[in-house]
Amino acid sequence: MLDEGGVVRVAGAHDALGGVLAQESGFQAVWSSSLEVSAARCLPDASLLTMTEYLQAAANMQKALSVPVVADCDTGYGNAMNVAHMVHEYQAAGITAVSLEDKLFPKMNSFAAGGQTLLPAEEFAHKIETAKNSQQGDDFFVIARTEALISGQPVAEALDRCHRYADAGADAVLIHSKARTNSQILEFLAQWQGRRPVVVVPTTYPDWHVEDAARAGVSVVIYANQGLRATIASMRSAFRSIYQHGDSTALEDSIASVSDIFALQRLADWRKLEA
Ligand code: SPV
Ligand code: MG
Repeated sequence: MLDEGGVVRVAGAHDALGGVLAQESGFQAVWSSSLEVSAARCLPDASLLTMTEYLQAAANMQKALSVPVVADCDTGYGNAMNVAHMVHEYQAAGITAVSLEDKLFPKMNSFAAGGQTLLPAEEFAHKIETAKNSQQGDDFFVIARTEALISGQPVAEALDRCHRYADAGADAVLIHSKARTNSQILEFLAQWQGRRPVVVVPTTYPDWHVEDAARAGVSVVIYANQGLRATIASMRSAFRSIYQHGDSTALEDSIASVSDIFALQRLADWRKLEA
């Protein structure tokens, strides 16, 4: 997809249903978000779930999709040996793209206060090298994500880290920021010189139009959690409405129909198989 040129748009999800809705809207890939997968269990995004649980979520999405899942694998669930095991397990489950981030295990979500300590760059570069050495065949994509800006380091540190990760074999770099504008990211892009495709996650600077990001040198944009946030707002208002009104009439025109659910379940296809 990256070779075809143009920007690749990715939407976050935590289950197959969210993934299918993203694909249906045109997204070229689905981000199996650690924030979403843990939030779906009402647990913090703090390395509480195990690799197996995150893999199951990603694999359930991939089974329902024709576009690739990009699995958010946090820190790789431990040291470099854990990363090797992770790559074997994810590939065996049909996942073709993973993202690893350069924080200490256990990690804390990037937007939470504290817990944003970085792993030394050479140790993370070793994890990336291990991931690439552990893959079977060519069809596997490793994104190296730096949390340098998240942890309060300057753009120069993010650049230095991403160069090391590219040297270690990363297929792309992800530069994450929790700033309210894209200025740090623009500064990064101006100096990166296209060594590897750049992935961004514009959660806190939502006004960055995809075409402007592409013009600035971004190859992949991940809308990591908007689906989950929409779900929370919409479900909360639906439940409140039903409870307050005592019936669900007021909602009927705005919620999906049961036949819509059947279509998403591909019930007709399953009926054909049975016949
Ligand atoms: C996720 O969606 O889990 C991410 C992006 O990794 S963030 O929540 O910003 O860390
Ligand atoms: Mg995450």
